Order: sequence, then C-alpha cells, then structure tokens
Amino acid sequence: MSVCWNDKAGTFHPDSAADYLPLRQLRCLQLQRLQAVVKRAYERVEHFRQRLDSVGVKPEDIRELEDVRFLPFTDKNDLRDTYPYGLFASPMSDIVRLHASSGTTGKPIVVGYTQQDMEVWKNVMKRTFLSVGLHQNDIIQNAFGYGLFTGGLGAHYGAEALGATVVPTSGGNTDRQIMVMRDFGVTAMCATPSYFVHIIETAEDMGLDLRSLPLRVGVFGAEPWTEPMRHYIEEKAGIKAYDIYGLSEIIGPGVATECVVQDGLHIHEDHFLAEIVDPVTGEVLPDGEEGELVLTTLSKEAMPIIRYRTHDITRLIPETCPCGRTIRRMARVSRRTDDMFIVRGVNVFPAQIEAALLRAERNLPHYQIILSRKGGLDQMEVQVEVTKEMLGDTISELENLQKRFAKAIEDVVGIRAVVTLVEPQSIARSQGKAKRVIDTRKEDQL
Ligand code: DLL
Repeated sequence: MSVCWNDKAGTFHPDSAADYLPLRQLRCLQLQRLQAVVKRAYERVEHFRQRLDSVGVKPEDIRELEDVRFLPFTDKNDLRDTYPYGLFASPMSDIVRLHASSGTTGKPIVVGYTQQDMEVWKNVMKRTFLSVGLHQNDIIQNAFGYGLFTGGLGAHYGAEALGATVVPTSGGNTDRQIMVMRDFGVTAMCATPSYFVHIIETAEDMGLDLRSLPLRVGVFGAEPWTEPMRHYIEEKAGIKAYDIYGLSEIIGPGVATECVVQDGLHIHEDHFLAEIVDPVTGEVLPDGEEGELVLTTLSKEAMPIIRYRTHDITRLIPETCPCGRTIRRMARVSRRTDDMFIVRGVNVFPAQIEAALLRAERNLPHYQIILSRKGGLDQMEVQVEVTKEMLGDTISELENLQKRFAKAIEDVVGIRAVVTLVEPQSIARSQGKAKRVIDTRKEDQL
C-alpha cells in the first residue's frame, strides 16, 4: 500500500520519488543511462552506428552529460527511411507493443516497446497523474483515442498503475461521454483540449452544467492550447485543467506534465534528456532561451532515440518549482518549426494531403487546407481547384472525383476532411512558397 502526504503544493507520493531526486544524483543517473543507451544504440542499430561513425564519435566518448552534443541528431525522416522496424534495438520476440504516428508523407512512423519499456511508460504516466493531484480514489474517464495513437493506451495503463478506476471511453460519441461522466461519478477526464471544449458545449446544449458534477481535474494534451483556453475550460467545467506533453517517437504521453502549480511542465528527466537548440543552426541554447526541444531517451530498450528533433518550440525553465520537484520544467509548447498541424489530436502534414490527392488524381491540382473550429471541434476543409479539363466532366463525374479525394485523404491521414471543388485559378497564388494551410482556429473561437 502506498502512502500519500501533502507537500507544499500538492501531494507527495513515494512512487514520485524520482521527481524529487537531489540534482547531483539525478544528473549522475542521467549520465549513466545516457552512456548505456548510446552503447545499446551503437551496438544494435546499424543506422545509429553509421551516424556515429560518420562523425567519428564512439560510445566511450560520452564522459559527461554535456557530451551529448557530440552526437548527431535524429529526426522523423530517419524513422521514415528505416520504416517499419529499422531503428529497433530489440529482437521482435521482445517487442510487446507497436504504435504508429503520422510520417511526413504517406507512410506512418512505427514505434515499439519491450515489457520493460511498458513499465517505464506506466511509471511516467502514473507520475503524471500524481503530479496533477490524482490518486487511487479517482475515476478517470479516458477520452484519448485507443489504437495506434499512443494517447489512449498510454493514459490507460498509467491510470491503472495508479490504482484509479479507468473508464476507457476513447474519443468520439460525445453524448455518451457526457452520460458516462455524469452517471459514473467521473472525477477526472483525459482528452485533447479541443475535444473537451466540444464536450463542454455539447453539455450546455443538453442543459447540463458540468460544474454540478464531481469532475475536478482535466488532463489535456496532444495538441497546442493556450492560457485563455485553460481559463475557459476551468470556468465552464469547474475543474483544474492541466497540460501534459509527449510524442510517440519518445514514448507517447508521459514525457512532461504540469503539477498543481500550473506553471510549466516537469520533464521526467530520469528517462528523457532534454536540450533546447537553435532550430536553424542546431546549436545548443542556454536554459531559459526559446528554441526547438531535442529529446534523448535514457531508458528505452526497444527503440532508443538519440537527440530527436521534436520541432516543438519551448524553453527550459531554470528556476525550481514551488512544488518541490527537482526535475526541470519546460514552457507550454505553442508552435512547431515545421508545417505539421494537429486536427482533433491527429498529426497531419500537408505533404500527406498532397500524397492523398495524387492517389486520386494523377495530375496534382492546386489545393489549400482550411482549418477552422466549430462548437469546439476542429474542421478540416480541403479546397481543390478543378482544372479546365475536369470542367468538361459531368456533375456526377465531378462528384465522384470529390468522393475519391475525400476517401484518399481519410485513408492516408485517418480523419475526414470536407473536400470542396473550386473554380480554376480561385485559390490565391503566392509569390514564394505556396501557402497550403490557412488556420483560422483562433483563441477567441476556442
Ligand atoms: O500526441 C502523445 C500524447 C498523447 C501527448 C496524449 C499528450 C497526451 P504524437 O501523436 O506523436 O503523440 O504527437 C506528438 O503532438 O510533437 C507536439 O507537436 C504535439 N503535442 C503533444 N502534446 C502537446 C501539448 C502525442 N501538451 C506531437 N502541447 C508533439 C502542445 C503537444 N503540443
């Protein structure tokens, strides 16, 4: 049986001990793990061996934590080029789980976990829940999608490890989500923030005031959101809303989480080494400066990842947190350095849309992606210019084409888009790079 007691700002739990390690001990642990993970990657993954050899670095050259900067970066293209299992450092017989996330073009990227990796994932998710003040008496409704997306199962196993009661609703079916939330006495909700806003608005339409329910905590992540959105959610639902961050390539959710102070996300530094680099030069920036987050897994067996360019922009917060945790915080991620956007929690690259359109029509027409938010739900419209040749087609041929585009997009990206055929030359041409994405999801629209 584990014991809980209050610290200055929240609860301290023995299973969160790694959050509070003395800094010297934490850095020492990180170095030992970094040395081991680089050795493992070098010895077992040809891709990493070649990369390290190409810059003349051997695992033994990592003598202190700062030496991590001698190592070459990894990015999504490395996962794409080695699809599906080329970065695995464990035999398939040791892999107990696979997940996948969007690649930059047609194919997803695949990530694998050993039993030991699953233990780590459970542990960091359990610590995430403890950080936001949840415990074994909570009833946690998990509306992150179950499936290839890491959100659903990642949060699920963490909540079970906590000893809480998990209600695995997955995403969608909003009326039922609200019924479950009310009837099951749910006290905490996991979801993408935009989906929870949709839940709030649907509940309002149903005449239900969420403030009258026992719900007290929201655990939100998988997409950027803002302070005004937090205030809106907290006020409308009568809860505390927390930001959690993670990415499939590193583990899934569980990389970083807010604590009850709600001022930055604590990185689970005993498992993930964080650096901030200049997105253009790749040069490491000092703590406090904003740049691109680069992460190295310190304990992953199946798929160790060295210096992963997340493309997420943030900064490390050097000051210690009033909650007493020693693991460093990072600021909220508000934007990315690349053209990836997130619709209803699903990562999408414009190049995927392009690949899908090309599947349906050999000559790629001019297109534009319009993102909007209605009733809290993200909408994706893909406007495709018909060509003069297509104009000769009958209405039913055009309708067919529209359907083929929509189907191809759903097949490639996994979510539905509204496809609108527009007249030739009606999409604005830009002087330089084509502006493929128009995002009208403003904070005030929530
Ligand atoms: O979104 C894992 C996750 C699930 C995190 C549930 C939190 C909760 P991917 O699908 O691989 O993994 O997408 C990772 O999503 O690089 C960020 O750009 C974005 N992202 C994730 N969490 C946040 C957040 C999951 N709290 C990509 N704020 C990341 C802003 C986020 N962006």
